[in-house]
Amino acid sequence: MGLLNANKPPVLVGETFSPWTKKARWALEHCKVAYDYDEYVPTLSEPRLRWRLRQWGGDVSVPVLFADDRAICGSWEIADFANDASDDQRLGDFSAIEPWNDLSEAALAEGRARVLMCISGNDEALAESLPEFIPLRLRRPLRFLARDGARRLERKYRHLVEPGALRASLLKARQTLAKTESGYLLDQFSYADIAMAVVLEIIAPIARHEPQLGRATETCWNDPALSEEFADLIAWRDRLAGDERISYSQFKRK
Ligand SMILES: N[C@@H](CCC(=O)N[C@@H](CS)C(=O)NCC(=O)O)C(=O)O
Repeated sequence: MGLLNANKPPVLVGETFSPWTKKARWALEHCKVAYDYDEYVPTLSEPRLRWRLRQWGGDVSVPVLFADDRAICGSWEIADFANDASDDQRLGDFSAIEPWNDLSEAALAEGRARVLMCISGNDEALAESLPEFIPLRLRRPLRFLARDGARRLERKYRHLVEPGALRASLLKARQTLAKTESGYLLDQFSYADIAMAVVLEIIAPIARHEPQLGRATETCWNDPALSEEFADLIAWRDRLAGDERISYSQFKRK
């Protein structure tokens, strides 16, 4: 251990619905790293994040873990930090896991583009994506702000989209799971399983979100065709989520 100051838990800044934040939270919790959590609201929380990072130019994204006066940016880096903080590298060998994380990243980039396109074209979802403090009666006229925000995010992450990556990554996971006896992508539960199970959050999410997503926004996070095609993988993810030894807080009902 020795990586953490026991008096001051690290603070994770993330978005409750974001698969990248889910990867980071699951990794930290599996490694028993206690953390405080700060919800990030796109655009509104950005100045504070930039201030905390002392980063005035370039793109910023979450999750970010602030631990012992340093900032660890990105789910992969946070998971690696958590793994080192555990006694036994319990998230596995990161060099063997990296190809799975690359598949997960490509899949999530394509999934995000689909979600953003769906939200941009859905008036109810746009109204729901405005921050909570905006009164309901102002949401319809202010929908254009949400549409601009969704477009900005789409442009920011467009370069990462490889069409077909989402389905290809799921096929690869299915093929691998069919060959392993462990029920995990590698011989035991590892961050590879976390990275790929979280991909299913972009077609059939089960994690608890606080604040909750609105009804129309939730629809955008679901992909009925892929959910049907990959029902076996959803059942696999549900098994992981239901297994107390490896599951994490957003999968547990309160
Ligand atoms: N490679 C990064 C990707 C993180 C990422 O894409 N974050 C998005 C989540 S939707 C984000 O910060 N969106 C809000 C914004 O860009 O303002 C990771 O693994 O953490």
